[in-house]
Amino acid sequence: MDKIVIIPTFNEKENINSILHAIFNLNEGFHVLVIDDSSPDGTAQIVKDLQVKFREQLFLEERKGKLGLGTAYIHGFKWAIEKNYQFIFEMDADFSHNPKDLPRLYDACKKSGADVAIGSRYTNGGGVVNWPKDRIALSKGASLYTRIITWMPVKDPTAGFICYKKEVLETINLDEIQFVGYAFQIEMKFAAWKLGFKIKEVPIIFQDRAYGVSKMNKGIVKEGILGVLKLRWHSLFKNYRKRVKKSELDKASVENV
Ligand SMILES: Nc1nc2c(ncn2[C@@H]2O[C@H](COP(=O)(O)OP(=O)(O)OP(=O)(O)O)[C@@H](O)[C@H]2O)c(=O)[nH]1
Ligand SMILES: [Mg+2]
Repeated sequence: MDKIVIIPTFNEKENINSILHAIFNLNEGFHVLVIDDSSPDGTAQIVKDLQVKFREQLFLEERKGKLGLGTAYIHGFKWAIEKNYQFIFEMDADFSHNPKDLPRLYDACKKSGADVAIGSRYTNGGGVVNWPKDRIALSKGASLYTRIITWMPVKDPTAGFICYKKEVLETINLDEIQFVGYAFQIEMKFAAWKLGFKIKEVPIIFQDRAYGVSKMNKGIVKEGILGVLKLRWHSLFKNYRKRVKKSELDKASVENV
C-alpha cells in the first residue's frame, strides 16, 4: 500500500465522478478514500457505482450526518494508517486542487525529503485563479494572521492539498486535534511543525469551484480566528507538544490493530 488520497464530500454530485476519473486516469497508482457525510444529493451512491469499475482502488466511508471536514479527515487518517498506506493525501472534491499536482506532492515527500508536502498558493510560482476578491482577501488575511500569531514558517497555512508521510500522522495524537474547518488545516501543520517534521511547500494554482456549492460559513472563519489564538496560547504555556504527541504506548497499540 503506497499512496491514498482522502476526499471528504458533502453534496458533490457534480464533481465526484470526474474528480475520481481524473485521479485514476493519472495511472500513478493512487488509491482514493471518499468520506461522505450522508450527502442528501446522493454523492455516496455515485461512488458505490464507480467501485464496481475501480474495485481495488476506490474506497468509501459513510458517516451519519454532516460532522465537519476535520473529523472526516481524522476518520480517514486512522483508516489509512490501519491499512498501512505510506503516503496519505488530503484533497477537495471540487477541482480547486488539480489532480495533476498529486505526483509533485508525492515526489516532495518520496524523493525530496519532506515529511509533509503542502500544495501552496502563496509560495513562489503558486497562485489563485477566478476566486472572488473577498475570498482572496480572507485567505491571504488568514495566512498573514496565522504567521504573525504562531510564527509558523508556512506561507499557506490554510491549504487543504497535502501529502503526509504515514509517520507524521502516526506521531500526532489525532484525538487531540480540536478543530473542524480552516482551523483544522492550520492545526495539522502546526502540530507537524512543533513535532519537528520537515514541511515543504510545493507551488500550485488553485481554482474556484465550477460546480456545486461552497460549505464555507461564518462559523468556520470564527473558529479560525479564535483557534489560532488558542494554539499559540497552548504552545506558550500548556506544553502543546506533549499533548499532541502520541505516546509510544498508544502508537504500539495502533500498529497491533
Ligand atoms: N465529509 C464532509 N466533507 C465536507 C464537509 N464540509 C465540506 N466538505 C468537503 O470538503 C471539501 C472542501 O469544502 P468546500 O466547500 O470546497 O470548502 P472551501 O474550498 O473552503 O470553499 P469553496 O472555496 O467555496 O469551495 C469539499 O470536497 C467538500 O465537499 C463535511 O462536513 N463533511
Ligand atoms: Mg472548495
